[in-house]
Amino acid sequence: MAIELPPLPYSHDALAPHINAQTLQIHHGKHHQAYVTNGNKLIDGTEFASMSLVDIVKATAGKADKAGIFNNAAQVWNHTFYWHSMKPKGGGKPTGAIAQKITTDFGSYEKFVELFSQAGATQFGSGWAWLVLKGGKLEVTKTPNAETPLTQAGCTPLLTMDVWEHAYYLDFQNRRPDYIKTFLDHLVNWDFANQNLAKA
Ligand code: MN3
Repeated sequence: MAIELPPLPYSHDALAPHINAQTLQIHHGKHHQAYVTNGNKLIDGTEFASMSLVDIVKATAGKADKAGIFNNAAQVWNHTFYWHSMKPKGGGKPTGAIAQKITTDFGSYEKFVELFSQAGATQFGSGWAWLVLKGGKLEVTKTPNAETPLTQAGCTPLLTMDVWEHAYYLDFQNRRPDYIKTFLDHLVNWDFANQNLAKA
């Protein structure tokens, strides 16, 4: 099956004034689309052409000779996960099961904010910050480039934040810490994290 570009789960201007329409038009319409286009070119005529996106990512992870396919397929998956990790009027303290689990596993919401902000700020160059469930416990992690916890055994991604410069440069220029704070205060979609936790 061909790799497809899922539509954004909200309109291009829905996250304004925090992330503006131009950012989403370019990030989804150009960057995310390019990973889809390039991924399809690379899998055409190969064993991967008939696989689901998740299976392609898992089958190519860690294989140097499949790095091109992995990078594009993983970036397609990561970006779709990222769009759902935000919502209009999101952000702030979590509710539901994830709220209780954050208190249990990190000690407090404030401690989670500290760890997640640190992960995003200290990912050198391009990459992602994640909230994952690993061995039944919440963990904050970061990955470089296209790497994704989806490929780690026993690890379920719950939320992600894109810290590639293209995610925030038009709105925040070089101020990555301001983007991270805005993501946590105004955008993060705890409903999505709760859905992923419930399925884990
Ligand atoms: Mn991106």
